[in-house]
Amino acid sequence: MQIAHGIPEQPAISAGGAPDLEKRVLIASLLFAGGMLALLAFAAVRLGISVPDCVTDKKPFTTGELIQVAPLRYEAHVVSKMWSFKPSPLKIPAGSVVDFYLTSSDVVHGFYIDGTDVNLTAVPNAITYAQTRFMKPGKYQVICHEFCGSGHHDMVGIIEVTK
Ligand SMILES: [Cu+2]
Repeated sequence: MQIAHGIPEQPAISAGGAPDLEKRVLIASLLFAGGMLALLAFAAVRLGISVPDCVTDKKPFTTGELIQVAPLRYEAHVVSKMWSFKPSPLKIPAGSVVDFYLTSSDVVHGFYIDGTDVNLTAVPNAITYAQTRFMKPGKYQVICHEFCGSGHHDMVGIIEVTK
């Protein structure tokens, strides 16, 4: 770049008015965005990948219960309340598939089942959902991971998987 009379030389301007570098960056950005949209469409259409769905058509409930719907199939209606999960302990045989429907009767709570991929948020007047299979016998801790008051650190539930 040559400086004449203290004024720096301007970069070359193309016929359209924008400098060539700006045009190249703009084209690269549009190609990148287009590529991302194409990957998103491919994942949704060809691979069938979708955003996890936590919205259910379950009617609101206020009491926790464990319902056996078939051999080794259960529905757990879990109510979170300062500072416990109802029902607890949940007792199920190994190999069971459990549909968890979760709500809260007071404030927002967390619902993480240790050793599984179940991680939900219990929201008052809403129901969140997750499904998991318990293969290994043992005691699984359910942990609240949303600060919910002075008893938060003691808010633990138990899922007992028997042989
Ligand atoms: Cu909590």
